[in-house]
Amino acid sequence: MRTEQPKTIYLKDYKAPDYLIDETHLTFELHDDHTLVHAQLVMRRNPDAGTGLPPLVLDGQELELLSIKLDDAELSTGDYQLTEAHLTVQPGAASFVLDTSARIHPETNTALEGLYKSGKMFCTQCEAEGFRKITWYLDRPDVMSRFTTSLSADKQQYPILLSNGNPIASGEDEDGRHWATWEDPFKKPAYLFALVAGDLWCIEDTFTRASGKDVTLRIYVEPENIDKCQHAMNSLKKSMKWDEEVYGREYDLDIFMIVAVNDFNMGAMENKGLNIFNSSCVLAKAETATDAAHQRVEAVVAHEYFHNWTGNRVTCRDWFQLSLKEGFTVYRDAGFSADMNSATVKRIEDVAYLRTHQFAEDGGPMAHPVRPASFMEISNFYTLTVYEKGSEVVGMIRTLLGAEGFRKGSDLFFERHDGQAVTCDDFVKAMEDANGVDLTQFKRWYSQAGTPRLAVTEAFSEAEGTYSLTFRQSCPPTPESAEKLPFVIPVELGLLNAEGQDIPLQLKGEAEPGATSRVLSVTEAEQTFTFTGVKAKPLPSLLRGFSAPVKLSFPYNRDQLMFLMQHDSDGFNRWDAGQQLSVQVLQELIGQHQAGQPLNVDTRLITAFGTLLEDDSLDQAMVAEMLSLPGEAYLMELSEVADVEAIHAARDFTRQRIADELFDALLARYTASREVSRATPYEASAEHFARRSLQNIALSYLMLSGHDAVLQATLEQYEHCDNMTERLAALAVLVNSPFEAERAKALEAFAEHFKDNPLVMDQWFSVQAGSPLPGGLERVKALMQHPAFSVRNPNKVRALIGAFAGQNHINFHALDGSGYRFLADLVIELNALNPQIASRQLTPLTRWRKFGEARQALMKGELERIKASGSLSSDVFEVVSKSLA
Ligand code: B3K
Ligand code: ZN
Repeated sequence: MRTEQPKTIYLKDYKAPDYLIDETHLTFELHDDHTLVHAQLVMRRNPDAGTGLPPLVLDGQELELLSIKLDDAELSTGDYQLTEAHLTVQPGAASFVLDTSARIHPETNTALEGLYKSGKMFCTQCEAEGFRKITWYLDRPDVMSRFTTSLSADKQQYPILLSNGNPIASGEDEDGRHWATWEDPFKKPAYLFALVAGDLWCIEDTFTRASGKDVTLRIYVEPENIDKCQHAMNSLKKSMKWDEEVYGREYDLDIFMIVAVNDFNMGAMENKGLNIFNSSCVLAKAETATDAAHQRVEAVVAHEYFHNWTGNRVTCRDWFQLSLKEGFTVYRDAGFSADMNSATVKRIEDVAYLRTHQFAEDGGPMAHPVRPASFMEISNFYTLTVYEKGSEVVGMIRTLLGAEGFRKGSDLFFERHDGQAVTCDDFVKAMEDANGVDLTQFKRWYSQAGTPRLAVTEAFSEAEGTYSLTFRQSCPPTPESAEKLPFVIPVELGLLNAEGQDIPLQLKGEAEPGATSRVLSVTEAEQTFTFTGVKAKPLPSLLRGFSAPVKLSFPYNRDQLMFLMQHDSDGFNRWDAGQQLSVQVLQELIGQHQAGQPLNVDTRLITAFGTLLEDDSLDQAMVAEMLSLPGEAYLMELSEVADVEAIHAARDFTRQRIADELFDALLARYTASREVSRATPYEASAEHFARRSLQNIALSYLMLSGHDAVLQATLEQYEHCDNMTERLAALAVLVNSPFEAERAKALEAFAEHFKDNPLVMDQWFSVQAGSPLPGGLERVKALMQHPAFSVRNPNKVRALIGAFAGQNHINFHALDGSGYRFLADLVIELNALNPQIASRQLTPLTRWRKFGEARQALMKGELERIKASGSLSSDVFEVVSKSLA
């Protein structure tokens, strides 16, 4: 743990490195109680960084120095300076070789950063600044080097020895140990370094590149998981093909490896040629992984693979540019998932997530631009803003330039910057140069934080046949900036006539009407667009496909929203109209609850849901999405002051009414789907996902009836299915039901059956942690004592504590402060074990400004308590201090 208070680092202070590392030769001797790391760095003065020979300052943490040599001469204590974070030496020439030897302790590394042990296996996680826990280095992404890595370990315990690039040599020693050497021909920053040693099995396949050469593909897992890799392998091959077809990007090494580990702070890591994955993002088969898990595996495999070009071949100059690789790569994986499954459903899921969580981040104390201007701890900036909003920003560029222009821009970007470490500005410049456009104003999306609001009003003149839309944009202040300049907001829209058809659009001044859906660029604080040749007042369909990450408002009445739900030619906007209708109805109920009035659901909502259920022609996945009411977290985000009880009551009441009124229609849909599911073996396909999602949402409504027949149907589904999607959905329905005996029995049977499968047990923890029934905190505390739980495993922490604090609002926000106290205790415990996870788990407490006075005081009190609890990691310190500022 650090002893000094963390400093703020600013983008404006960026300086090129004084020295470069042309070659990096690493040797690892892995032992049970320590590891020896020898590093030989072939270095030279950076010609672009000035003259003279300044001291060489290397990053290094938690390393025990054993020896150091400069150009083969052993240095003694007076020849260098060693601190908690740095090793400083004085080079005597512009080119030199530095050798260091260190002892490190992966076996006690609970932060899961640097070299550590996950179960019996050694593995690494170096992004962003973990390499400095392995050896002294210029641990910054603009220092790119050619790596050779040798590793040795006991052969019986660690038969598999892996690192980046290609294997070039291996052999055995006499003492039962063996070794392997890997060479990565591509220059890379240290954050892409990886090493794995363990007793692993693999499945192997090949992919033939467009240019004809074969690539060997391997997925390594612990032996008991060898039957759960095929879906990831299929996903990998699809990703490789898609990137060739859609972006013209081929893979560049002869081998591509994925290794699954159980203890991992994030989803996965794109190390060159050797991706290391959280097992939750690799392992999937019907019996143990849900449809959502299958889709996540497909998306994460694609995401990490796509990084090979967006991140690895072209990397970031500094960590402020993180969205250069992450925003773009999320955009690419979203395009892939859209092409593999239902594009509209993928868009709906992404937007619902963004609006709930990223908008909340933009409105909270950690708000930052897509390209942050400062940070204390970079690990805290792997955020929804950098990833998801960053992806939206790339998407807006594509919307403005069109598909072809965007591809020209990305081709130029890769061609210009292959092998370089560059900035978000370089990305935008390539887009500008390839298309001859000026994106200067657009770049405010990278530098200004906060979610813009876009208020739209209309005016129709029958006499003139004109229809005008006026857009007013504003952006609320965020911690680091009060004033915002207008953004470029691409608004895709259409106008519907009384029959629900799109009319051809003709803007004032245009010679003739054109397309029925088009993109307007809103660039001013206030701006009016007038359409001509409009005979009758139309109904606007605005922000189609969610063409910009803004909060758009238009004074729709409920009948208009119902009309859009049925007729909008844009599938996303049909869903969104339903969401807006639901929000209006729910907000009315929240008001009734607060006024102590009886709750009364607008029957138009029920009618609209009924129409959806009756219409067999609609895509089942869309129906399932449309039947899902906006979540509590989204309703909180939309509230000025979030009233936890009123939101919960309004939503529960509405669900109950839907269940009561539409029981027959829901049952018909459920029965029909369940029959097909029973008769058809599991497939991880869009069609099957759609069927099961509708089936399971129908079941969750039906159970609210409390009918015994529904209980029996749930038990039948639970017992007689061939897949985790149906089984877990049935379990969740039971867990949230009043049928105590059946619930207890199912939970016990489930745990008994799956006790040896940690990923399935994560689901079991989550389902219980999320249950809104009273006594939530006690249940969570009891589950923490379960043998399958461990506070040291991030997946377990997320499954149990994350699900409780992030999703179980009615229990977590208990007015006695017990939920907050519990979370703060946990953060204090995790701070010492795993700072990154500690800081992530803190998020719900940072949102204290959203709540009423009593909760604010309690939440702030807990933040204060964490702050005073002793030596805080930079991760936790930054979040706590900014939250209290
Ligand atoms: N690039 C990694 C992020 C790892 C960050 C660790 N603090 C995962 C990804 O976005 O692909
Ligand atoms: Zn990524």
